[in-house]
Amino acid sequence: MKQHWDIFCKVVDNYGDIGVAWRLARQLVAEHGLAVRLWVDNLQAFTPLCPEADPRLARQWQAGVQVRHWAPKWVATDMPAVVIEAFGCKLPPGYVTALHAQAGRTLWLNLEYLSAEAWVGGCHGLPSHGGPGYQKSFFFPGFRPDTGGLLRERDLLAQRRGFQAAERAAFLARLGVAPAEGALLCSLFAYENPGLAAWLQAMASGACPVHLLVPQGRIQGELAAWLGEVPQVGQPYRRGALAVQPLPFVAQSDYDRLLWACDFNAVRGEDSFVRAQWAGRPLLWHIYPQEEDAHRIKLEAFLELYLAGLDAPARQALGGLHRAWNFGGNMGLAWQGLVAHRAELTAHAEHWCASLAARPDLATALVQFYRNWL
Ligand code: TRH
Repeated sequence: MKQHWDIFCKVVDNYGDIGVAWRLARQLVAEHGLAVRLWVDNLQAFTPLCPEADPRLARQWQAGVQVRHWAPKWVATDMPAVVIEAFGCKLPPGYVTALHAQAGRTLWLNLEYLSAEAWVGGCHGLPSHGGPGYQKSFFFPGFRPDTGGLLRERDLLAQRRGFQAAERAAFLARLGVAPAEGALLCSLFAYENPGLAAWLQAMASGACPVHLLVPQGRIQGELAAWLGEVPQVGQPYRRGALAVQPLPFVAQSDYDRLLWACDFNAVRGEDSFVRAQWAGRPLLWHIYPQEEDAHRIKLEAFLELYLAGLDAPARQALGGLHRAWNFGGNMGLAWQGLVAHRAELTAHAEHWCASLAARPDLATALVQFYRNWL
């Protein structure tokens, strides 16, 4: 009989929490042979990532995962070998009572948000508390070797290389994207950002032609304001050297392909940020804003790791672009810097991707953590 794991996910806002939980659930099923129930409180946020899903169903199977609606009124259920509480979402009280009372023993893992900060390694894997029926521990994803690593499917990089060699043109044609010869193909996924206008202006008046793909999202208002019209999905809008093309919000697997197809990706939050790193292309991260500027420290911690090994001018260019995008600097100048160092930054992105991929992936690390606990 398959070992049974539960994952609980509360959708706070945006798609990051469910994006990570859904990706992890699929991988535990496909690569580790587990029976996984994914409990989601808001299935409306799930369907854009998985268009085959029906948000009205209390229970459904998607990609081998049993997807359950986490309804406010909890109904008793059997206890798993492992329960993952994604991003401190607080398990239902009835479930916790059942964990206490059960005859067996469950490993309860609090899966935390991703951070490149050095303190993460000291907290990863620490026990929290326990009872007769369970042991609770912290599990931290991360970039450093002393953390739980990053989500990465077993054949992801091979798939990406195959796509970039042979399938890219057909994929872009399917999306109705036809960049001009020699244009830099970029994608943009971001929160609202007052720096957008200056960035678009720099692309429009730059020497390098750019084709910018913008999936539907929170940046649309600022995009419409700069264009001076409400853009239609699928249609390219030309302004000088820039073509901007709004796209639909694509399924999660297609979003990977979009990142792989582009030369440069602007991403946000947690999951798209990691996926852009697996794309092996230079990226710009719009970090999720937090109180008291906590995100500034997180951004600098990532940049410290990511930029190491680059020559000073390229390091300044990419670091400067990140600071300008996240903290209101001059996006026009920052973009020019990026374009000037593009070749070096592209080689660096592949190198970074390969060095991360040399470490165990997060799903494998979770399974190993459970084995060691037993
Ligand atoms: O949606 P986000 O801003 O999520 C955020 C972060 O996770 C943040 O850490 C968290 O605290 C906050 O939510 C509550 O960005 P993220 O993490 O990149 O998640 C977006 C998901 O959407 C990711 O799985 C990729 C997916 N996606 C698609 O499937 N199709 C698309 O077209 C696009 C643009 C994204």
